[in-house]
Amino acid sequence: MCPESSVKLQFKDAVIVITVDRPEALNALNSQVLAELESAFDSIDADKIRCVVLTGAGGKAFIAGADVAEMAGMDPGQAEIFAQFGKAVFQKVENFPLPVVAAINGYCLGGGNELALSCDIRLCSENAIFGQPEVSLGITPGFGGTQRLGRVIGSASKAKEMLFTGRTLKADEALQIGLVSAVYPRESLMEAALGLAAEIAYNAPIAVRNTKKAYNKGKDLSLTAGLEVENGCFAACFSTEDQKEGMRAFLESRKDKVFKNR
Ligand code: CO8
Repeated sequence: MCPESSVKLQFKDAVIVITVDRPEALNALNSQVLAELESAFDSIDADKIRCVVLTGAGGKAFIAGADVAEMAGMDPGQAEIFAQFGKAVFQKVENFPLPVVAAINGYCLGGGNELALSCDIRLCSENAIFGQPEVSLGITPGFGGTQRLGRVIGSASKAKEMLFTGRTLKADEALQIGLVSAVYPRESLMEAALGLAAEIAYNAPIAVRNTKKAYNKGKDLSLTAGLEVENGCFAACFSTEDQKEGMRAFLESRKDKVFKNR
């Protein structure tokens, strides 16, 4: 990435950390940031990297939403194009072959919360604040919030309460409604996210990728059709060296198993 890029990449063994780095605007998502985020995901070699951690720079915000200054003067056509682009980038994140962990370190509002909802797992710091304040700006959520929030937290009532009031939630409330998996002190969030990513990265990569594929494909299908998808993903693992190694290591009570992504 070039030095003035607002999206930074950092490699930590088999984990890549993607940081939205525009702290002067609390990491708000403008067209440039969205494009850079898309390029960042496109640049990842899913055969070498095993997990992605997504976070925001500056310690105050994960992402404080789509860029209000950029949206303010849009006409309906421009708004539709902007929303479609954001949605496409977020779908790329959601369907990325590797697990994506959001490390939410502060404000997580509007488009920021919608991006977090597109990640597989959300961890946050004690100072995180969540919300979909779009209705207070005279708009609806446009990057998937009306669709993903209720599906992720499993409560239409709570989702609609957040969406219709624009009210914000603190970290403990986000934990209570299942919006995040865990809350950490600010200074330990990244260590916790990297620890979780390393735990995922230790497992057989094809099995992890197939598990994400089965989960994501199945969630829009009937249970019967989803179980069929799982069957295909399960059976495919039996053509891998890693399945042989994983099961052999278990049967030999061996702790030194090495998965080769084959
Ligand atoms: N967009 C643009 N700039 C922002 C944003 C944003 N979303 N959030 C913060 N900033 C900027 C501020 O303007 C300010 O800039 P400057 O220093 O130049 O004045 C700087 O970041 C720091 O912000 P504050 O001074 O406001 O910091 P505070 O600590 O006082 O307040 C808040 C922090 C509460 C987070 C406050 O900044 C805020 O309310 N931000 C806006 C939050 C918001 O409404 N987000 C939702 C935006 S709408 C959205 O995401 C819709 C997504 C779908 C789009 C579909 C498109 C068609």
